[in-house]
Amino acid sequence: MEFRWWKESVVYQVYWRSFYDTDGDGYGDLRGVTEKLDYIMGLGVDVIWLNPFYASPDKDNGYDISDYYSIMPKAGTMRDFEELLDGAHRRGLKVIMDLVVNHTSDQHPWFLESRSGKESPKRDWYIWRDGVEGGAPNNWRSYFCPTAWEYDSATDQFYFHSFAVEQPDLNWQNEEMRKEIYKMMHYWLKKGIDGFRLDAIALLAKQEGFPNAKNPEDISYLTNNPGVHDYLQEMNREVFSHYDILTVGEVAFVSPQEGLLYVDEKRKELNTLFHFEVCDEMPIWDLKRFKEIQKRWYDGLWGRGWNSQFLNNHDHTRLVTRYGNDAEYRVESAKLFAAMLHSLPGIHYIYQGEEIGMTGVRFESIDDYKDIAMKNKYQELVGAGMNAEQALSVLQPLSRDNSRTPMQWNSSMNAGFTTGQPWIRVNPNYKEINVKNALNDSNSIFYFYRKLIELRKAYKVFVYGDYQSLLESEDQMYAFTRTYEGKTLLFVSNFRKSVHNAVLPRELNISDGRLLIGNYERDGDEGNTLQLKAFEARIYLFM
Ligand code: ISL
Repeated sequence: MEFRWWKESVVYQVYWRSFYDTDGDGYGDLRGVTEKLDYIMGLGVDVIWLNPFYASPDKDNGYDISDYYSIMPKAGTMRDFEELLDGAHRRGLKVIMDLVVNHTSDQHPWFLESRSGKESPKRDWYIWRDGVEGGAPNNWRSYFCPTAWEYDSATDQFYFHSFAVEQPDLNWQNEEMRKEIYKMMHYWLKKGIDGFRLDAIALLAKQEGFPNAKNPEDISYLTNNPGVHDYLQEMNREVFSHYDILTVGEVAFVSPQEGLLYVDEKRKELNTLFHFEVCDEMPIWDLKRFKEIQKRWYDGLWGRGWNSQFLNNHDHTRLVTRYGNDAEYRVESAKLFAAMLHSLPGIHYIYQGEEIGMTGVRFESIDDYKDIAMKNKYQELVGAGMNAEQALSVLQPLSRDNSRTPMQWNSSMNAGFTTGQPWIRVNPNYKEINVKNALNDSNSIFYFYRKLIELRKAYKVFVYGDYQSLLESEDQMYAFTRTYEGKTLLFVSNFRKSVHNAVLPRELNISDGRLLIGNYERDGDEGNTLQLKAFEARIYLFM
């Protein structure tokens, strides 16, 4: 495995529209990110991932791009972006951009031209099919709608969309279109950005012939189809291979063996991936299953491709609410998950607000929710006869808006996020949970994250260490070692609310090790039996 800067990096995801608003329009903006660069740098991270800020009608919060070469006015101007990029680089921070090339907005000029007529030169840049027996070309649903096809009366055909109606899929079989995408990628890379987070990148290839699905509700037919690797190897040859950058693909619903095909260094496709075996497929915490997933992905990738570790982002609810305990053990459990994620193999991604233990939210009206995916699903459920109250309560826990409420800077109005009317309501707990309080508390989650990041930089065993899981029979305790160049890191934790003893293998006598970090004051444990408190986590180093 060759050295690459991104293998040792910690990435901080900035959902800019909820980060910091400098012009009072109620949306965060790029200047807001620039103003907070010292805060981000103070955490010790290496890379900022910015969610899309290209021109967009904003139906899916920027994931419906209408011009790849300009900036959405609510985010700011190209000058604002250039100042942000320069400010980040001056602080030693790299910047990767979120790039959506599986689909565009239905307002993109390419699509407007494509839909203008069957003879349009850009007709084949998107996926158009005749209906079947007066209905859609097949029975597929999309991630955000009951059908993946939208009828266009002007040309009496349907167009394909993996997500919302407003997000028509590009036809990656069209070489001319692909070349236009590659040209655009070079434009941004020549500006000096440090890589891309590639949205829904496993969806680029579609099932040949669009056959009906046996079970349309199992939407695996949308992703990881034959041909996707040809496109990624071409993308790498045409673009990525010319730069020293980080490319991380959003690759949902793949096994480790399939995932390796995207990130195997020899295949020259992507550097690393986000798989969704946890966040999309584990609604509530299941430590036994998490351990199995970690082992399978370690065995599947280690030594050949690089993994990524995250437990929340802009699409998934906040980890301390979903997987931890955001009530009486919010601080302890947030720190436990942080210590675990920073100790596991792979690049670690911190989602804005995670470092201060921000929680999920419960708005009492569907009108307070803004996410198109949730609002579409709500209409689908109510349309299928579910009563409104029930539909809301079903969707609230996993709503993507749980993680999209404004960053909580302080206890002033709107948590110091905006002087205007916030585009989405602030989580009411901002008076207690906010950056100002965190920075004034030496025992805060923030300083725990900062210490973990410092440890990753001080000890390469966090990055390159071989992984060995321990306490396999314990369903509520997680321990593992990482070993590299004669050093051994030991992570040990208790996921219960009650005190429990962890009996480690005899050779791991903690008196021989050094406690690097823990989320409780240390008691004088000795030998290989540790008495762990509720949600206690510790990391030891053995030299
Ligand atoms: O939506 C899913 C099912 O929950 C995911 O598996 C899907 O692959 C993922 O949500 C894709 O997300 C990305 O593309 C979407 C956008 O809404 C998300 O915010 C983005 O992260 C469409 O561009």
